[in-house]
Amino acid sequence: MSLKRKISIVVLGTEDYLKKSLKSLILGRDVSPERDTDKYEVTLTPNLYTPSDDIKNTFSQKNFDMCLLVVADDVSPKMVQEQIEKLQEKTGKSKKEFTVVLPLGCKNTDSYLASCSLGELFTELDKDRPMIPINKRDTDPPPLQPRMKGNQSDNKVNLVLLGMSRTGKSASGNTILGKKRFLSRASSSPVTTECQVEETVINGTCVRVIDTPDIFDDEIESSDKNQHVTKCKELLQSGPCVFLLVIQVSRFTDGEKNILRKLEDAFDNKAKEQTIILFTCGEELQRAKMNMEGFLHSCNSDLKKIVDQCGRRCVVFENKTSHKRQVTELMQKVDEMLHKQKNQ
Ligand SMILES: Nc1nc2c(ncn2[C@@H]2O[C@H](COP(=O)(O)OP(=O)(O)OP(=O)(O)O)[C@@H](O)[C@H]2O)c(=O)[nH]1
Ligand SMILES: [Mg+2]
Repeated sequence: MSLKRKISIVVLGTEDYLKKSLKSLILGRDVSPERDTDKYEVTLTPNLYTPSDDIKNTFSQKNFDMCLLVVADDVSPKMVQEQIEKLQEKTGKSKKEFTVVLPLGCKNTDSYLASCSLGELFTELDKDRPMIPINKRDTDPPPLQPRMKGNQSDNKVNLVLLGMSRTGKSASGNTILGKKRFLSRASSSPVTTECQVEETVINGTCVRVIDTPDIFDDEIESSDKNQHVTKCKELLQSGPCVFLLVIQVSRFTDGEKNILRKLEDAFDNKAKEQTIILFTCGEELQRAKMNMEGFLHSCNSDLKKIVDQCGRRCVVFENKTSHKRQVTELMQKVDEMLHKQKNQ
């Protein structure tokens, strides 16, 4: 009889929201619950700089299979090293035992730093290896030690912003880029009239953001629409393509009911499998004291259908504040979606 136990993972770092979001990604308690939750046990820890002995006690009680350090994307390599040194001091473990889960705001890490992207982490977690037998607990090598690839700029992803006029496509593009590159303003007529591409690097991945005019409005000449779609396709470069379907939280219109069919007619009949819904004006949810789950539960049935057809992959943006956190969450969704597709 083989005794099996869960793979134990401890998540460390200074940012609670990053630790919590990694935990929900590992356990699959995100919008789409698909991960095998019987396989993992995830322990969250307090901020590693708090003077308490909590982290020390956690490590003295348990021998973890994976020690993951999550860092925000604006943290410098020096700060990451300091965090690892702090962990070494608190836990008595060697630096090599901590794997930094990117986002990591540096292009080169020192060789002793083991690091991995979310995609690499999930590849490792999803390997169909047997669970570790209890009696081999201390002799097994640590299951995860992938290193950051030499040149992360080889990684490329195309994010195509699509949606009706005034939903906030250009504003969301600017939030992703972290700078104002697309024209975005209040207007009663369409603001973006041509497709435009801008690039940035997020955690070592080259992110190409393509802003588009509204191609879904039935009033627009089909020759104009075709021209925009052709241009958009020309702007797509090597690397995967992810459609970000932009919808304003409190303004779902009749014109948007058939938006997925229109999207698939324009691009590909499987486009919805590559689509993430990006809700804008997220501050309105906050004002209504509602989270995304609550919103999706109570929203219009046509919108619910769209969300379901897109595998319930959604993010909420507040473009007025442009917090980096929302971009981190979006990139996690992108990473997870592409990773799942690769393994299908
Ligand atoms: N309060 C708030 N306003 C937003 C948000 N996102 C966009 N807006 C505003 O909505 C208006 C339209 O935004 P755009 O980014 O120009 O919308 P668009 O979809 O690119 O519009 P077109 O280019 O005409 O297709 C602007 O006034 C933005 O400032 C948001 O999250 N919160
Ligand atoms: Mg625009």
